[in-house]
Amino acid sequence: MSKLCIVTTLIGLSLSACSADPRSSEEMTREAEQAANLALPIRLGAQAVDWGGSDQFGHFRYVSNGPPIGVALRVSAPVCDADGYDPDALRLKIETDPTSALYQAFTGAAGLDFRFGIHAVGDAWDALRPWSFTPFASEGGGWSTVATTGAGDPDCYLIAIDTRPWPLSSKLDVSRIRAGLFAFDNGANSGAPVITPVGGGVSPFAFDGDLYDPDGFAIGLFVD
Ligand SMILES: [Ca+2]
Ligand SMILES: [Ca+2]
Ligand SMILES: [Ca+2]
Repeated sequence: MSKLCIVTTLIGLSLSACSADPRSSEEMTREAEQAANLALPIRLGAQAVDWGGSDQFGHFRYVSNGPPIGVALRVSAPVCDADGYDPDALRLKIETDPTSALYQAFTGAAGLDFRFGIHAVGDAWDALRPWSFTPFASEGGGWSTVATTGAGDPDCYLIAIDTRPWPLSSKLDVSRIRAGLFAFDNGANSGAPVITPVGGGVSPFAFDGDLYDPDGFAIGLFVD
């Protein structure tokens, strides 16, 4: 089945001719945006902790599976430790569903590419700071820049999944998607990166070098 057929099936429209593509680029863009409005067959969550990983466990917060913000960015609730102040570490959880009817919509056949994002929050002004995004899955994934605040230790983080039309003819094996975190503090005081297991699951907590008050985290997307 062609890419056009799958997109139109997923958004609930009927299309009789699948081999020819009479649509304008505007129509194709609109259909890609409609596909981006579908629930995602991937679940990305994060949890914060304090006291060297021994106390103040926060709740896992997940990237919203609802309507995206703007065209295609879905964002979690704030990921904070139990007192919402200076967490020592974060960990990620990822779940994928390769059998989902939406799997093909997310992995190339119907044109959805994706990347992970992270944003650090310490005070109201940090809402204006740019997000840190990984490269897109179609680009092979990789690490984002470090998400940090304007000053001091971040209190909470937001995580996100951003989507766009898939630019390649090849597909992606969504069951092998992994997510990572890498903590940094005072420049060189970084810890070891942590990555979720192949097939999904929870990563270890990502700490900086002294297990105390990191200045920020990079998020990773790994697809091979
Ligand atoms: Ca705390
Ligand atoms: Ca530290
Ligand atoms: Ca710090």
